[in-house]
Amino acid sequence: MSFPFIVVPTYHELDNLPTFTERVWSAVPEAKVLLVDDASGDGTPAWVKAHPRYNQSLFLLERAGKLGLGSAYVAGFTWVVERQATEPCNAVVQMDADLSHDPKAVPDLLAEIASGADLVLATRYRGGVRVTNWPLQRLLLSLGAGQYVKWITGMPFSDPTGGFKAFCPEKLASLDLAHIRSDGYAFQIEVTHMAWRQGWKITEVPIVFEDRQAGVSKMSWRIVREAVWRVPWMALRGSVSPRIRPEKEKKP
Ligand SMILES: Nc1nc2c(ncn2[C@@H]2O[C@H](COP(=O)(O)OP(=O)(O)OP(=O)(O)O)[C@@H](O)[C@H]2O)c(=O)[nH]1
Ligand SMILES: [Mg+2]
Repeated sequence: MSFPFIVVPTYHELDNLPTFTERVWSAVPEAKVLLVDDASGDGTPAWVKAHPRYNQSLFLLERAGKLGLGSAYVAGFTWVVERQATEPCNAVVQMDADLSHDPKAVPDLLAEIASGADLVLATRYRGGVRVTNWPLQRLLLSLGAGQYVKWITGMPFSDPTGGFKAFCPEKLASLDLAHIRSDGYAFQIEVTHMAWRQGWKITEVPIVFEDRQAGVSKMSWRIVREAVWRVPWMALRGSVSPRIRPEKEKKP
């Protein structure tokens, strides 16, 4: 049966994982979930290994320590891409474990991939602001970061820092993951920027984003600072070669 792979980086998310995984399977019963865990000291690895779905539809990639969100995604994507040869999936979805990304939205992202999108971005900001429970300064930081990215890179997306996305597996396999340098926010931007520069068909799906109710945010000023200098760095790196324009942008 055809199924999507959901890749989820985790660091100290055990308070959220039982609810998160149940909500994923309730929304998409055939989904397989890969947790990329950075040696969480809260019992996450033991919980996964004792789960009845362990190594059937729940998988664990264990890393030695907190090595960062970006490298966790690179490791998880590489793991899923390598499995394609024996067990191909129909989409690769990335999402946070803290329930900010509602699993009920996953079918909307999958529908876009099924209709031919190469990359689908879940957006909090197209047609209004749909973020609940964030303090005003956190919301302003996110909106400001999005504007900054659009201004520096020229990307037309309404929520370019978001971390809830779906990829066409063949396209993900073509991405030069070894070239990705950033973590945190910057990782989300860098992947979308690479895809956009390569002329991928990228679409957006509106979502409601809810602040985490349990566990602790790993967001830090270091992550914000990294994004501030990485964005012009990636724009400069990209400008070395011309951007490939997708068919619909080309003049007749
Ligand atoms: N494996 C791994 N996962 C991480 C790391 N840092 C964050 N995560 C996970 O990445 C996801 C997003 O992290 P959050 O702390 O929610 O960060 P955020 O969503 O950018 O920020 P908030 O809006 O404050 O929640 C969660 O599932 C985290 O557990 C890391 O260094 N390694
Ligand atoms: Mg979060």
